[in-house]
Amino acid sequence: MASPGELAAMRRAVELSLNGAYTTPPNPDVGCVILDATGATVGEGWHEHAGGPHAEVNALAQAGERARGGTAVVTLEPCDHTGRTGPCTHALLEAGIARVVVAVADPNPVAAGGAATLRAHGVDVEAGVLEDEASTANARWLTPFRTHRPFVVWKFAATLDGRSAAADGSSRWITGPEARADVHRLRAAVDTVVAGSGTVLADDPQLTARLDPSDAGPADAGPAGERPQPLRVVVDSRGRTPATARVHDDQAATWIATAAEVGATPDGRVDLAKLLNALYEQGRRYVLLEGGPTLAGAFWQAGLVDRVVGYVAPALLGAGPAALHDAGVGTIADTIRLDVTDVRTVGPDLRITATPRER
Ligand code: AOF
Ligand code: ZN
Repeated sequence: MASPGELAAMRRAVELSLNGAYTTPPNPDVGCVILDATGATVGEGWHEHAGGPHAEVNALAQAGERARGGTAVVTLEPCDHTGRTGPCTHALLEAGIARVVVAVADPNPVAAGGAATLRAHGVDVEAGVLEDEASTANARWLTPFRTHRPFVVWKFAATLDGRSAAADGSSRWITGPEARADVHRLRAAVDTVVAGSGTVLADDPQLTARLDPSDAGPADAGPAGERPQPLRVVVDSRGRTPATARVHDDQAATWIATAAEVGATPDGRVDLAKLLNALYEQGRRYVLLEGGPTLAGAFWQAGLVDRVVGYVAPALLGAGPAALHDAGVGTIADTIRLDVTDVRTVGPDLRITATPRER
């Protein structure tokens, strides 16, 4: 049984894990707290960026000798492999850790097995502690193992009265520069950006991550601006995207996904489940769905959205289109209910992160 102190440490580890959210992909978000033999916190760490030291190693570095005989509380089962860094099982054993409290088992066959290795070396391992909380925090990485498709985040911007454009169709800019910079960080974190051909025809977006140079990225990956650009996917049933569209510039790769190539729904649209499966087969794990409202509605109808990030501007339009059209909800009983996981202000705007409830 995890002690109250260990449960509190796991809550803290989950919180720490989220610090890496924009820089850990394609690796997991992991947090770790080291307690000494008396139960006092002597080290905290999280996985800061893909390819860098794992959460356990960062927390052990802070704890130093005080880790000996202590407990490591970690949101993901410690890895047992030599990848870009050495196995965390070895680091924990070398530090003299006596007990390891784990939230979620590692589904990655390459790295899994850490709990068994630690037990074989006499470490007391308890798994499954606050598993739900830790799974939600790391859903972006865990979901593709289970679903064999990328994790899908739908992002939108709207006024407080829920409008994403004015009555005349103009939509720049609803949110402020801080929210737009935040979107660029999100684009830099994902490996794929998806938009509909309607949006490409209407707004001619570039769909690349353009970061402020002051947004320093992971040290060994160069500035964040040098992270690979996400693949741009235009969902375009009938191939309407013009050759002159900005998504065809040389800044990033682009796939115009047509119904003929991907597979069609009975009404001739691109089959989105097949699209996501194809992206998964291409190694894609993290999709940012950027709209427009019709494509977003189709994703919701197909039950293919895992997370919502809504930027809400303290502004009113009173008329104009919403961010979401025809999500398959005809009556109030069918409302898509979400659980809010985070709310914060970004400049003058609100950013609400939420996940759909199981239906
Ligand atoms: C992380 N950070 O804190 C933990 C991970 O890319 P590599 O070689 O560093 O290895 C990544 C794998 O290690 C990852 O897929 C997961 O299974 C395991 N644990 N990874 O990036 C961490 N604890
Ligand atoms: Zn590790």
